[in-house]
Amino acid sequence: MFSRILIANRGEVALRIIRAARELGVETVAVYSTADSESAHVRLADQSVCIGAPPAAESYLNIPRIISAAEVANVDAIHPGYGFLAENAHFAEVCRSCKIEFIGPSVESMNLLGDKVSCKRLARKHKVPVAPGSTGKIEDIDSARKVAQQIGYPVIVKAAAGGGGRGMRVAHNEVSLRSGLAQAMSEAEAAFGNATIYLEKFIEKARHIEVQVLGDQHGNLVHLFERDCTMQRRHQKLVEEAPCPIMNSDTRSELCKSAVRLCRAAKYYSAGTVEFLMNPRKKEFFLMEVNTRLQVEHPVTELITGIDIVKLQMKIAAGEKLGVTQRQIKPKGHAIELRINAEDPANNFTPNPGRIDLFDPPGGPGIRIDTHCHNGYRVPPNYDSMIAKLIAHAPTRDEAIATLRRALIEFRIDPIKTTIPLHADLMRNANFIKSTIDIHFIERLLEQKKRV
Ligand code: MV4
Repeated sequence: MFSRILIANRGEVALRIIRAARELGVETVAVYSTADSESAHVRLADQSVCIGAPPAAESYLNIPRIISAAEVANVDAIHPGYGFLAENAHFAEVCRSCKIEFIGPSVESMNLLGDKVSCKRLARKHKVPVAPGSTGKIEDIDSARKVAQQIGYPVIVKAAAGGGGRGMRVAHNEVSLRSGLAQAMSEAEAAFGNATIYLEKFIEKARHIEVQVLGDQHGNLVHLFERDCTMQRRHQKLVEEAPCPIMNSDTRSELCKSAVRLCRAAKYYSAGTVEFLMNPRKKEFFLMEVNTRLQVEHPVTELITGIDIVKLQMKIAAGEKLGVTQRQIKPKGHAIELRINAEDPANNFTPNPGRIDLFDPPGGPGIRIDTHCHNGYRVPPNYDSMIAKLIAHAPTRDEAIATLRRALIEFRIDPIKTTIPLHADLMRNANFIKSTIDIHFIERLLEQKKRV
């Protein structure tokens, strides 16, 4: 095992990684921007290094500064967390050239799966279902029109380098295809320096289902079942749960096996997530993308499987074997995570940073809270607005929802606005309770609210 690692991240995930490292007897080095000098991850780590100014480009995204801190502190490895540099293959390559272990997959896997066109090519080759569409990149409007005519409208135009909803456009006819293609191309070029575009049939009323995988460097690879992340707004997940409440066991088995086949084909190791869209009527599913990192919502999988994903990431990066076989992994109960963001849901989710005078989290049976917040903590305006994850685990979904309802009543955060009231509504929403929702549910719900 490593002697010392650097955590190239902030917030709750930095704490999550410090806790896992400490339980493995690994020393931790925190890095922080001047906006985070009072942050819990700085206090909780064994050492800390200030790496720059609040803007992420000058601190958490600044590769030379992070590598310098790693070299000065003489660490064996770097954990990137999620966001920032977690899916940056160039960063993983720099780590490798500096003989610092990157706690994540190989550079080759990141490149292969990070490009959506090469990822989907690999998927087709291994019989992983992909939505009908172009098999390679789209060069111009004429080839786009041909593909669209074959598969039928609506279609979705996506950036090969995109992800998380950036650089995509839905087109319902040839006119919107023409403009959508141009927009997606220029957006992709601006955002990723890569204008490569592909086209797919737009799956309507879909659910977002993803499979957690975990592989080691010896060729062992397992899945940890699925998560349902259908409840999202503008590609930001708000509620995540495991298992998916509406999936039958045959579909589940096919879905999880597909995820394992794809990752095996990519010689994947570390934690990864294979995202699918599912059509709830036909029980069909289609690959969307692979996230080559730890995800925000990993705790729901940890709770139903009893597996500590972050500790295993470290063991795997250090060359240890997985130590668990597929048939030993038995999901137990139901887990639901609610993202508490410093945003005002009554005001179009405007970010609401500032000082938290009172931070009074719930507790009791079945509750896990992952947060870096405390009384007097100042939420900086520079980073994403998630300030806590409230997670419940109970024998059944109904019981997990009941636990969350009472936990949300206990949870006091003053005076900043948060998504707590929205979650209190959602946990009593009939469609959420029946799970008759799709990825557009929140947008529709908010539209209705505006009208009354
Ligand atoms: C799709 C899709 C429907 N059909 N692909 C969004 C993020 C990225 N992971 C892929 N995404 C989608 N891909 C096909 N073929 C629907 C989404 C999607 C979405 C689209 C429009 C508006 C909101 C959405 C929310 C989640 C996913």
